[in-house]
Amino acid sequence: MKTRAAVAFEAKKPLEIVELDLEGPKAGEVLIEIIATGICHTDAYTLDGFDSEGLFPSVLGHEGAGIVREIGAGVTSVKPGDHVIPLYTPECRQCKSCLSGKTNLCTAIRATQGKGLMPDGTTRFSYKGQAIHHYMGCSTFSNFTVVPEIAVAKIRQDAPFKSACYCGCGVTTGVGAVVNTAKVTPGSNVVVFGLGGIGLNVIQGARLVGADKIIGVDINNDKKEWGERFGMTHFVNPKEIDGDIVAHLVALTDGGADYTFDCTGNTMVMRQALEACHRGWGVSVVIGVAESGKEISTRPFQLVTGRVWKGSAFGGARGRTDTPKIVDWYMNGKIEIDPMITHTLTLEEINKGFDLMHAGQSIRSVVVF
Ligand code: NAD
Ligand code: AHE
Ligand code: ZN
Repeated sequence: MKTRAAVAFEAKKPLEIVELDLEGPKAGEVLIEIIATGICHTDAYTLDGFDSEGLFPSVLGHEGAGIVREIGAGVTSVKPGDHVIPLYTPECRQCKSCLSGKTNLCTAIRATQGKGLMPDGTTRFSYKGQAIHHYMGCSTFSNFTVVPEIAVAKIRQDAPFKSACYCGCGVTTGVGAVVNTAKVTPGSNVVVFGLGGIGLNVIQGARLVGADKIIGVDINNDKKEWGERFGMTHFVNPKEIDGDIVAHLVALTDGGADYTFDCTGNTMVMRQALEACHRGWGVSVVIGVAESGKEISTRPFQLVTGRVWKGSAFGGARGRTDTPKIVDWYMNGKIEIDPMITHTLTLEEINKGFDLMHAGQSIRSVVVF
């Protein structure tokens, strides 16, 4: 079949809207009509050439929602007509990682996924006879995509696609990092670095679990109002304070935060986030994705004296089990999504979504097909 898609032919070049050839689902695979897809900073990071796994040409996009249109042989967990979210963190429920109960990072298809291929080592997308890579196992910047069954979360039929798609990455990542990874307790002091599409979801997650002080840190003053909208109690612009940001935050939290979150991808900020934690127990969670080649550092004394440095992928959420629950939380009014969707675009306008993100003028742009 044919599908309209935004293709990343080269790094650092705008996406091109073209008609691709798409092979149908093979055994264990599912054809999904994508109805809506968000644009996450990770898409921009890969397009800009910062991803050590970045491949071109490819169909980017990993924050989608849509409808199952066809299933391959042996697929039993979804059927045509089901409303679904494609998962970049699948859940096979059989691999060592899934069975461990200790992580959401299913390893069943990670090797081929990182090479932009389906589990059988081939691609379903092609353009004028040339193979086009998949991206993060999702490729949601295409009106139709094929994904493995283990990477499909079935969601309720009454959830609007435009909001539900954001649960495919940003909402689940931010809220999940608070609830699953850090397990923030009521009354805690929390510091969130970077108040974008992820950081604001960390803030609403912290509000949900009853955090006390929720301090937002961003170099863009426009984010103050955004943070307050979702539960932030204090805002700090590191460029506008006298002296060191870490000392400032330690003073503001009476010795350091109980939990901090990096949602910037900047390795210097990751260090500040760790060092702004309370001696003895503070936990810092790295969510931001750093550019290829960047490394983090701190004095080991920071860890010796009880601070804990950890990371979170997809908010620690088990793809097929937890993503539908996040959609339920939205539908039941426990969390908000709609105000964060600042721009709705057509596929032809998708590059505008990247421009708005880079200019700090959007929280989430969503493309509706
Ligand atoms: P975004 O562009 O919407 O937001 C980033 C925010 O960080 C902006 O508000 C920006 O002003 C702020 N910022 C930049 N530099 C800063 C600094 N030095 N100090 C303080 N604030 C600063 O991006 P997003 O979509 O929210 O993504 C945030 C990060 O999370 C990216 O690195 C993205 O790749 C990553 N991410 C990780 C996961 C995961 O599973 N771990 C999932 C989604 C996104
Ligand atoms: N490919 C990069 C790493 C990118 C990365 O860390 N991705 C996050 C999700 S970001 C979503 O917006 C993730 O879940 N990683 C786990 C995984 O298995 O990829 C690199 O550095 O090579
Ligand atoms: Zn993402």
